[in-house]
Amino acid sequence: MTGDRPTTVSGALEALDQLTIGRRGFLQKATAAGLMFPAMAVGSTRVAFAQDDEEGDDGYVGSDASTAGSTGDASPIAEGEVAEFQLYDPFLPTVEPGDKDIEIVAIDKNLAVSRKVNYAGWTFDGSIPGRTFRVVEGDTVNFTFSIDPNASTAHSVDFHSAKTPPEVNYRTITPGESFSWSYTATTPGAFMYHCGTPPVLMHIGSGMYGAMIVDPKEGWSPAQELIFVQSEFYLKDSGTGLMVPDYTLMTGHGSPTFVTFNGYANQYVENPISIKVGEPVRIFVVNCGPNIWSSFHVVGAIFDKGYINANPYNELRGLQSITVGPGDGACVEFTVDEPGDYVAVNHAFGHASQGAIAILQAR
Ligand SMILES: [Cu+2]
Repeated sequence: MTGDRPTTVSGALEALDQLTIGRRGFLQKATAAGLMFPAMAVGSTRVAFAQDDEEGDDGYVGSDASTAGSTGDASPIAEGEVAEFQLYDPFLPTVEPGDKDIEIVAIDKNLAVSRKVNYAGWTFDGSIPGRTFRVVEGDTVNFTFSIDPNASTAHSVDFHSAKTPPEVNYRTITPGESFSWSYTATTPGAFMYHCGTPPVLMHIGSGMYGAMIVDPKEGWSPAQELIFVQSEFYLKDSGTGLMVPDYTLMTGHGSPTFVTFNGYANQYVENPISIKVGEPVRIFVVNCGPNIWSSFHVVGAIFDKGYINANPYNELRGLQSITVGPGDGACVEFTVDEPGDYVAVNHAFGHASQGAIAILQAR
C-alpha cells in the first residue's frame, strides 16, 4: 500500500505535479484515494480503470488500485421487479444501553426514488438509505455483514462510528460471503455508514449508505426524534423503464436528478410528518452525499440548540440552520409554539426543489 496516498482531489493533483508521474500513475494515485471510477473520459481519451497487474490482498476498499476489492465498471443492472413504495419512517425509537447485534445484507433492488421514477440500486437491506441503527456510547456493536448470493457485485461496510483498521473490517466481500466483527461505540454522534468498495463514489451513489446514531451515555432529553438522511441521486435512463446511476454526473459533470431526505424526493411532502405543538423536536441529520452539502433549516422555526456531529459536547445555540457536509452528521433541537406546516429544507434551494424538502405538520 502506498504511504503517500493522496486523500483529496487537490492532493491527487499535487501528487501529480510533485511526482511528475504519468497519467497511469496519476490514475493509480487517484484510485488509491478512492477517487477514480471504472471508466472515465479524460480529455478525449476513455481510460480504463487503473488496476495493477499484480493481485493485491483483499484489503480495504477505499483504496488502492492494486487491491482485489475494486468492482471495476460494475453498475446496478436494470432488470426485474420494482418494489412497492415504502415510506421511510422518520421517527427514531429510543434505545437502552447494552450490546447490540447488527446485521446488514447487501441486496440489489429496484426502488422508487420519486413518485414517477424507479431506480435500479445497490442497497443495504433493500432500502435507500439502509436502516437507521441506534446504540449508546459504550455499547459493543456485534456486526455481521453478508451479501445476497444473487447480488451482482462485491461490497463492504465502512462505519464512521468505529475506530478500526479499514483494510481488516471494512474489507470487500463477494456475493454469498459473510463475516462478523465487533467494536465499541466510543463517541456519541450521528454517523454515516456506507459501502467503501472502490470506486466508492459509485457504491455510495448507487444507494449504499445509512445512519447510525450513537447516543451519549447520559442520554438525550425527551423529544420527538426524527432522522433525516440527505442524499442525492444522479440518474440516466437505462431504456428499460428503470433509471440507473450516472457516474459521469456523479463526478461533477452535471447536477443531481434528485436530492432527497430518506431516499425519495418529496417523500414527506406527499406524506407529511406529524409533530406536537409545544413539545421539543430533535432532528438528526446525516448527510450521505455523495457530493452536496446540506444547509438544514426549518421554515418557521429557530433551532434552540444544534450539535455538530450530534455530540452534546459540540453545542451551539440560536441557529437558523446547521451545515452538514457529505459524510457528516448533526442534530438540532427546537419547539414550535403554534400549529402550522413547518417546512424542513436544504436551504440551498436548488436542492430543495430537487426533493430535499419535508413538511412537519404541527398540531
Ligand atoms: Cu458496495
